[in-house]
Amino acid sequence: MKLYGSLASPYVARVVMYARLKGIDLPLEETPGGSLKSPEYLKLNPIGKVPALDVDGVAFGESTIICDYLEDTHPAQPGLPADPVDRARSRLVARITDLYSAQHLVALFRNMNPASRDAAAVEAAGKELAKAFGHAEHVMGPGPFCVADVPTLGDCALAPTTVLVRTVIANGRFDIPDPAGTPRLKAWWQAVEGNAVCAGVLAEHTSALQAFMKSMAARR
Ligand SMILES: N[C@@H](CCC(=O)N[C@@H](CS)C(=O)NCC(=O)O)C(=O)O
Repeated sequence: MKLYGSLASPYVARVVMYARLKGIDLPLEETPGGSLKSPEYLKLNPIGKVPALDVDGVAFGESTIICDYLEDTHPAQPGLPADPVDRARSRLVARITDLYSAQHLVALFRNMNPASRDAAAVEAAGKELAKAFGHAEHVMGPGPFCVADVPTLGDCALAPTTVLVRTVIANGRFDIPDPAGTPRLKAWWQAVEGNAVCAGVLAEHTSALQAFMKSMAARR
């Protein structure tokens, strides 16, 4: 079993964090053919995005589906809470991250250059990101993690996206408040950073992301 992708991607970081929390050894490999759109990779994953999991030559994409697969095949160390309501909460934090954050980051990526920046689009994206993190916070339990006192799927989804949002805001010098700056989300972040596995993956994700942002800036 191997995972295709780079740790610069928050979706790849989600799966890597989930796997490591479950004690699964999941080697990370470059996409075959050297690009996301190479014929070799598209044959495995026609969606042309990372991550994709390769299980003995059968590959499938979508980070949360991959986490589901890891849960199904490695149930001994659960990656979801036991209580059904808490499971729903953890999954919903991941779903909110996917459906309501990512699209607004695209607007920021398009406006990294201050000289050609669309201020209204940036302001709107900042507001939507704050809303999305607010929705995630609303769903969370007492914590300190998304649901209880151990990291689960929701944490694996929201934490790398938090790194990405903060990195984009800082690198673009956007005048956008930290969407994870509320007391509950600050306490959540402290818990995530205090977990050795989560902190390790986030450190690798941050450094891969910084390198990616640098290469993007050099192309502008
Ligand atoms: N819904 C997908 C999103 C994956 C995704 O958007 N990956 C990005 C990297 S962060 C990608 O591969 N983008 C390449 C492209 O869209 O062409 C998941 O959860 O895995």
